[in-house]
Amino acid sequence: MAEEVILLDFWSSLFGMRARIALREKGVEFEWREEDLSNKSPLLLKMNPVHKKIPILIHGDKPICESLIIVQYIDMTWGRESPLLPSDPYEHACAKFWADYVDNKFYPELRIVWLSTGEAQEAGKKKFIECLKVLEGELGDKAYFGGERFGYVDVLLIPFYSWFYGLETLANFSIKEECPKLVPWAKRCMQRESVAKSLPDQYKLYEFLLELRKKLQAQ
Ligand code: GS8
Repeated sequence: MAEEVILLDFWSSLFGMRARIALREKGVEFEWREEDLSNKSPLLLKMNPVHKKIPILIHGDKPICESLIIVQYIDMTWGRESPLLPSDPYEHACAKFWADYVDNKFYPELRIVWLSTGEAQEAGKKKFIECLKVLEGELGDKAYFGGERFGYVDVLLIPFYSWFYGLETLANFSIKEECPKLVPWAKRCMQRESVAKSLPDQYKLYEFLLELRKKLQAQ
């Protein structure tokens, strides 16, 4: 019998969306459990005692933490005939390079645009747009970051599309104008059921980002 698969998650989590998309790409049945992050469940604390964060994939009795690792685990465990990560060592290394860029460069810049105001936000916006352009340059004329096929980097990056409306509204700019190839890529990804089902409504997310921003700015 197949082992049970549970995803501990939170609806607005960019990182949780990655796991949802990967599971759906591979056609894995899973139980989606929403956590209250202000009152974490004993299961969450037991399964990720180090970071105490979602997403956590529980496969049988084994916890897998950290979204990049979760996506790779899903890729190695299910649907080997349609891999997300390339098997060629160099292409694999390149995909990992872009994953690192997204989490360690692009995401921190995005947080500055979200959480700052005035001059700091203007400066942050410039840097964020530079990052978007770097990503758009890597996409080039390909259909997906993975080439002809939707792959690992697409899975990691597409959740950010649900933030575009919120960021554009907060910081008054247009991603489509700055990066005309990136939005069609996102729309192409959104045509996939795995993605469409996993991303929240952009307007609902904007309201959430506004509320969380107030809370974080007050701290
Ligand atoms: C980040 C997970 C994370 O930040 C990953 O999985 O890639 N590097 C990790 N999770 C957040 C929710 S999403 O913003 C979280 O669980 N926060 C709870 C807390 O910090 O207490």
